[in-house]
Amino acid sequence: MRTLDSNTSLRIAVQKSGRLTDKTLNLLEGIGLKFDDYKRSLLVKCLNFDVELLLIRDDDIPEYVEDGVCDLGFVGGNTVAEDEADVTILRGLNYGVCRLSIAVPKNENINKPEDLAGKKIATSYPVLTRKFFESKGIDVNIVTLSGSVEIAPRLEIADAISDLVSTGGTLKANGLIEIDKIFDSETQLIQTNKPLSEGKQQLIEKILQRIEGHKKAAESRYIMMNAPQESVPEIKKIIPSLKSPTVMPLADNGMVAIHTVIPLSTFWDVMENLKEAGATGIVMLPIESMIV
Ligand code: PRT
Ligand code: ZN
Repeated sequence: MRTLDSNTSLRIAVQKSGRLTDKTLNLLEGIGLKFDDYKRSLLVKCLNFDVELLLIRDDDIPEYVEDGVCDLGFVGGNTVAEDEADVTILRGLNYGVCRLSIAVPKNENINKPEDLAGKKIATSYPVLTRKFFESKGIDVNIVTLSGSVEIAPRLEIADAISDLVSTGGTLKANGLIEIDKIFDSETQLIQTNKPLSEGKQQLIEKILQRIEGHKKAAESRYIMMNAPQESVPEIKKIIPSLKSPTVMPLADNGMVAIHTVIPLSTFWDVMENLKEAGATGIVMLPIESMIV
C-alpha cells in the first residue's frame, strides 16, 4: 500500500491560478519559504525547506488532501464544506473572504427563504444550499450549474440563486438582491487525516507558528516617540503593549525616547492619547515578522 511517507517532502496543495493563488504564494514567501519559478511547473520544490507545492484547481484540493496525496492545502472554506471533505482545518486565514448567499431578482416580492418554497434555486454549491433549506424545512428544487449562476434567473432557469458574494457588485449588476446568508467563508489551511511522519508533523507546527507570527506582525505596528520623562507613567497606561515599552534617555534634559509595538486596530486612539500626554515626533512603522 502506498503510504504518505513515500513522498518525503511535505506536499502542499495551492490553487494553480485564481483568486487564492497570489495571496497564498505571498503568505508562503512571507513566512520564509523560497520557491523555484512556480509559473513553469505544477510541482514546485521549496529551495530552503523539505516542502513542495502542487498547483491544482481549487475544487480538487480538499480531495487531494483527504486522500493524502497532499499533506496540507490552502483552499476556501466554502470548497471544503461543499466537498464534505474528511480533513482537519488547522486555521482560517483572513483572505479570500466571501459568503455564500441566496439572492433573488429585485421587485419579485421574495424577501425570505420561506418565500422560495417549491421554487428553483441555481447554484454551484448544491450540498451547502440543500443543507440550508433542509435545516429550515423548506422544500426547493436545486439546479446545479458550474458557473455564471447569476444569470440563471434572467434565463428563467431558476427563481433564485445561491452564490458566493464578496463586494456584492456582481449581484447588483444582474439586478439581484441578497435575502439570506448560508455560509461565511475565508481561506483555510487544511491538513490530511492520514498519518504523517514526525518530521512532517514538526514542519507543519513550524509553518503554523510562522503563520501566526506573520499575522501578528500584519496586525501590529512599531511606534517610536519622544516624551518628557514625567509623562512615562501616563504613556505606559495608554499603550496596550504586549511587553513593557523600551524607554531610553535622550541627550535633551528630561526627555526620553519610547519604542513599543501596538495592535494596528488601536493605532488612532493610541496616537491621539499619546499626543495629549505630551508625546512628540510619533513615528509608526510596519513590522515584517514577529515571534510571539
Ligand atoms: O480554476 P479554479 O477552479 O481553481 O478556480 P475557480 O474559478 O473555481 O475559483 P476562483 O479563483 O474564482 O475562487 C477561488 C476561491 O476564492 C473561492 O472558492 C472562494 O473561496 C474565494 N472567493 C472569494 C471567491 C469570491 N471571493 C468571489 N467573489 N470566489 C468567487 N467569487 C465570485 C462569485 O462566484 C461571483 O461570481 O465573484 C463573484 C461575486 O463577487 P462580487 O465581488 O461581485 O460580490
Ligand atoms: Zn474552482
